[in-house]
Formats: sequence, C-alpha cells, structure tokens
Amino acid sequence: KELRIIGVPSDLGQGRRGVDMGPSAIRYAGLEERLKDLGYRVQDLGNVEVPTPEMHRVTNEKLKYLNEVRKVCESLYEQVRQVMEAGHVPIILGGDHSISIGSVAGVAAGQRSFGVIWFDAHGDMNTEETTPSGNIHGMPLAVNVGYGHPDLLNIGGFTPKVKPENVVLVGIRSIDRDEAALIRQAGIKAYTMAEIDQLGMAAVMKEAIQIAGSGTDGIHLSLDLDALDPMFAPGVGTPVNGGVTYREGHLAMELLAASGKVISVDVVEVNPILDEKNRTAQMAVELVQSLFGKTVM
Ligand code: DIR
Ligand code: MN
Ligand code: MN
Ligand code: MN
Repeated sequence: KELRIIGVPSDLGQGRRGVDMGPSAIRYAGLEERLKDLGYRVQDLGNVEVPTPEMHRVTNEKLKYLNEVRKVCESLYEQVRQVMEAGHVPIILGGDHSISIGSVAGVAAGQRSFGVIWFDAHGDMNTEETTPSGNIHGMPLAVNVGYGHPDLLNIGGFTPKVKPENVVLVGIRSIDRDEAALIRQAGIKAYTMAEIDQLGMAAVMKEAIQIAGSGTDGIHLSLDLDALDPMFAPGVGTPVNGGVTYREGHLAMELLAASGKVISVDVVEVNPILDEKNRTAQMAVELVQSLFGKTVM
C-alpha cells in the first residue's frame, strides 16, 4: 500500500483560531519521513485550497461559513476519491473536523462498504437544530450518517456516506444535551471515557473494530487530537480534561494496525498557536506511526 498526504488548512468550521496551521505543524513534525522510515512509499499531494474566513461573512449563525465549508469539502472529496480509486491510503491533515465531511465522502465514493471509528472528546453529532455554537466542526459525524443541511449531505451526490451501525465514537466526554439524543436515535455506538476506564482500551478497541470492521471492506479512522488528554495534546481548540492517555492512544492505534483494516485516516484539530513547542503535532505523528505498524521490535 502507498500513502498519500493531503493537507486541508481550514478553520472555517470553528471560526479563525489557528487550526488552519495544523497541516504545516504536522508536516514540520516529520510525518512523511517517519512514514518512509516504516518502509512505505509516501507522496505529499499538497494542500486543498481554502478560502480565508476574513474575506467572507457569516450569514447563518447556526451554520457558520456553510458555503465555504461546502466548497472545501467538495475539493477534498474529489482528491480523496482519486486516491482511493488509485488504491492508495489517504492521510488527510486538518484543519478543523468539518473537513471530515469531505474526506469521508471521498472514501465512500472509492469504497463500497466501510466503517468509521471517530476518536474524539466530542460527539460531532450536532445539527443546525441542536448546535450551541453554529460551528460546523461540531456536526461532521451527523452529516456523514445522514443528518444535516442538504448542501453538506449532497457532497459527492449521495447520502448517507456510512451506515450508523458501522460507526463508533471513542473517547467522548463532552456532549451537548440535544446531541446525545441524536447519537441514540441514529444508533451509533459510543464509548465514553468512563467506559474506557471500566473496560480498558484494549477491550473497547476490540469491540470498536468489530462494529466498524466486520462485514465491511475497511475502516476509516477520524482522529481528533482532542480525544487525547490535554496533558499529551494541549494544542487543540477545545481541550477537555480526562482524556485518553499516551499509552491508551498508542494501544488503540496498534490494535487498529494489527486489524489490517485501516483504509484511510483524518488527523484533525491540531492547533500550533495554542500548543507548547509543537507537541500536539508530534503526538499526532507518533500516533500515525503506530497506526501504520510501528512496533518496538
Ligand atoms: C461543540 C464542540 N459540541 C460544538 N464541538 C467540538 O460546538 O458543537 N468538536 N469541539 O470537535
Ligand atoms: Mn471532532
Ligand atoms: Mn473534538
Ligand atoms: Mn473540535
């Protein structure tokens, strides 16, 4: 398998806060070299073009920068679809999590059946009706399973992108009230931090890989760095205490690698402006190394 890196320097989905510098920060932390060290052929395809928020006005307070987010996701959809059709593995660097509307659409176009593991402190299952912020980065999982604004649902020309029964949330600890109802209604399995504490990350990931991977041809991992505890990933826009530890994060990636089912990955919400010496991008690179098979010996 060959790997393809795609950067999406967008912070349209959470207002201007610096997460648009995520792709640079992750490249600076050595992603391409570290993957080549593991023996992969890697090509960096550069960045998707992203509009500057200051040049545009928010017209809908419940769906901020809807039109701009849609355009970015359409371009990303096209790129990811091509990478999938060529038989390669896309590694998509955010940007805020709204970009996963485009990446998952592209994966869906290239792969008939797949599941999604959504690593996040948040549910990302808000809609226009439930959002407390109007930020689209709180909505991408909802869109991917078929709930949300038609302009977002229609990217790629089909909806839903993935069946909710093959979707798993891991690491959640900050869910908005009305968002919880939609997670239940959609029938998405969600592992809270309390469940990770109780069962252990190994058991949680075993179940998650079952749900996303059995009866499908692969797993898309959407990795929001805020799933990690802020102790290990301080450079994120919306940190929440009580997150996944360093070893729990790596164990999860190692178990995914061992499953042999990973077909694509998003690495999102890295914000170097809020970081300490690029630690969060380094953490992201290390996690991706584990995801692609790095072991001790
Ligand atoms: C919150 C925050 N649930 C919202 N979401 C975040 O604005 O919808 N997602 N931070 O990653
Ligand atoms: Mn997220
Ligand atoms: Mn999050
Ligand atoms: Mn976020």
